[in-house]
This record gives sequence, structure tokens and C-alpha cells, in this order.
Amino acid sequence: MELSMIRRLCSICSIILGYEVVDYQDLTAQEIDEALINFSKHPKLFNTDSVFVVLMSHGDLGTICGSDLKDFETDKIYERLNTKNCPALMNKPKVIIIQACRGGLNPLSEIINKTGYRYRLWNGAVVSHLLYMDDIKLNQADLQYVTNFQLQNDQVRHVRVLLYGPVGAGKSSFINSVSNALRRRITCPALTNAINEQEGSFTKKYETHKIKKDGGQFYPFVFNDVMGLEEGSGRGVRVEDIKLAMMGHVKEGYKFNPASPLSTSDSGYNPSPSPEDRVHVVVCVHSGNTTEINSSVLQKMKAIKEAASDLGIPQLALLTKFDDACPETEEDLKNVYKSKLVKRKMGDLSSELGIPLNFILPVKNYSEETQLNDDIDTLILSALRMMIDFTASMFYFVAPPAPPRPPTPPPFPTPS
Ligand SMILES: Nc1nc2c(ncn2[C@@H]2O[C@H](COP(=O)(O)OP(=O)(O)O)[C@@H](O)[C@H]2O)c(=O)[nH]1
Ligand SMILES: [Mg+2]
Repeated sequence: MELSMIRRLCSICSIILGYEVVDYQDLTAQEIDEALINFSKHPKLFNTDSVFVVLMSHGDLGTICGSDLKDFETDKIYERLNTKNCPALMNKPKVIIIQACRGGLNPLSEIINKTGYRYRLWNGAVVSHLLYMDDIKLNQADLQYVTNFQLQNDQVRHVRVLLYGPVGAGKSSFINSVSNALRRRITCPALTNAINEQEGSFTKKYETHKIKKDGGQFYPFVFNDVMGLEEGSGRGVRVEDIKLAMMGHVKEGYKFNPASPLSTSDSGYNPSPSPEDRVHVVVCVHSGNTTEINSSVLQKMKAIKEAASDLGIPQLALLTKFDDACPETEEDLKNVYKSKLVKRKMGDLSSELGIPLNFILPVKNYSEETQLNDDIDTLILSALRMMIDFTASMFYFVAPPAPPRPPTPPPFPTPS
């Protein structure tokens, strides 16, 4: 019954959406793996936009059963189709549907309750990671994804992420937290301020932060830290300067002047920005530990958000410091997905700023920790992954014209 339903679905996909369907039956665990390897090497994948992999069998937690009753680990699907083993599918959606029992001891609901991923479902942002992964593996999947991420673009070597937000919201700390999660140790590329937000922004210059890989190369994404937004005029970074930064007109090391905007005659002004100088993702960082957003700061945040929309730059928001406001999450960070307070804060930010709820992510930055923490990394890496994913459409846009398509390869082999 289920098989005939899946076949009907496949034929609909094939006729209406133009997907080519390859159908295998009764494979042993080894043959499932071989089928995936063959699939990952098929030349047609270079020309395809997306793929679906559907598996139906008996199963247990993290495995499905081959016709020889041997287990096939479902994590292998991600390995076979990752960028390293299947470069043809890089940056393309891969939807994996598994119809199988997950064993009696760890039903999905138990995992959801244990890890708190119910909220992710409600939020919808990273729901796909939920499939067959516990919290630690989720963190590893995002780490692997981010580590394998490559840009194939002659003009742009890295995705540029611009962080903005009120003073003390955790912008610099987020950059440090990403660096910690990727470098697997506590690092401090961006200086943070632990003293007093009333004293104004600690970050004063336009600075690009790169993160080094262990081999000495840099990750293909960089972060721009800016001076914080402050109440009233003549204080904090100016909205005009953030707009110029988005367009790539602000030179590295430019010292923001709250009293007057960067002008075209200033030595800090870049008159001809390259595609690499421009900002590719804009991220609003906001503290979950504030009672309400000051109206003049909110106006500035809205103006920046509007400017990013006008420039067609994808944007999302991070809610930081909720651990300070919510004892439940301070005690166990996994409670972030159950916390009513966090949900309310995210809802408030969404309605005040006009950013959809599923583009607002809760992150806890490294602030007082002296060792790595899996739960912090999970939130940080998940946010980083979303930033990377957001840029896919943009790079198709700035990419040089595509080379002529190779001749159409032969159809997929028909399984015996
Ligand atoms: N508890 C907690 N503290 C944070 C968090 N993010 C940043 N902080 C602390 O807030 C202060 C200001 O952070 P900073 O990154 O300098 O803010 P910026 O002005 O936006 O760059 C520092 O003392 C950080 O340690 C967070 O998520 N949780
Ligand atoms: Mg800062």
C-alpha cells in the first residue's frame, strides 16, 4: 500500500515537476550503500536543481534494515551526499524522507522532549536536522556542513556577514562564539566589553574578522563588527554608515564617527567596492535581557532593515542573552526550545522589526565559559548554517556566466 503510494507520488513528481525517478527494491544494507554511492556519482546531478531520496523499510533508531536484515546507518546518507563525496549537489537542496520504525526505546517524541526540539518544529527554521539525529549529532552535522562549505565564485572568496544592533547586544561575542565552535577551543578574535553598556560602544572601527582553519586557510565567510546603535542622534553608529557598509563603501579600519556620516571625500570611503566588499547577509543582534527596545534605537534598527531589504540582502536576527533573563535556560540551555519567555521575546522582536519568526534564532554566546559547550555550539552553528544557506541565491546572482552545458548524459541505469 505504502509502496504504491510512494510510486504514485514519484510519477506525479516526474510528470509535473520533471524529476527523474530511480526505483530500487529489496536491497541489502550493502546494496543500499552502493546505490547511494552510484547515485552520488551520476553525471546528471551536475544539471539537477534538487534531489529527493526516499527510503522505506523496517528500522531502529539511526538505522534502517536491509533485505538481509543487516542495519544500514542512516547517517551514511548524509556522508554519501555531502559536498566532499558528491560535489555535484553542493548548495542544492537534498530532501531525505525515511519511512521506518525508529525502535521502541527512543520514540521521536521522547527525543523531542529530551532535547527540546519541539520548539524547532514550531519555529520551523531547522526542522530537517531533527530526522534521525540526537542533539550531539545535530551539532556535528552543522559543524560538518559549515566546514565543508565552499564558494565557487571567481569574484567572491567569502560570504560577508554584517552584524548590527544595540551596544552590548553580543555582536562581538557572537563572532568569538563562532570562532570557538569552529576552532574547537576558546578564542577571542573580536574584543568584547564586559564593563558597562552605558559607556557606549566598545567596538569603534569597521573590522572584518576571518576565522582560520587548522590547515592555515580561512573559512569562506567573514564577519563585520560595527559600532553599536545608541539612543538619540550623535551617539553610536549612524544608520547612513551601516547602509554604506552594506554596499561595500566602508574601508577596513574606518573609525565610525557618531557626529557625522562617512562622506565620499573621506579616506575611509571606498568609491568602487568589489562584489567581495559588499555585504551578503545582514544580521540584527538583539539582547533577550532587555525589557523593551528603546524607541529611537528601534527606529534605527527598522531603517537598517529597510535598507537591507531595498538592497536585496538577506537578513536574519539573533536573540542573545536570554540565559540572563530566563532561569530555566540558564540552568539547562536545551530549555530554550520550551521557554515561554524566549518565545515571547522572539515574537516581540519579530513584530517590532518585521523579521519573520523563523528568521529569528536564539543563540547563547560564550560569555563566561572557559570550556567548549555542546549546547552553545549547537545554537551557534545552527545560526551560522542558516546565514550560509541564505546566500545561495545571491551567489548565483553575482556568479560569472555559466559555461555551456555539457551534452545530456545517458539516463539513470534501470535497477535490476
Ligand atoms: N549571559 C550572556 N552574556 C552575553 C551573551 N552575549 C554577550 N554577552 C556578554 O555581554 C557583554 C557585551 O557583549 P559584546 O559582545 O561586547 O556586545 P556588542 O557591543 O554587541 O559587541 C559581554 O560581557 C558579553 O560577555 C549571551 O548570549 N549571554
Ligand atoms: Mg562589540
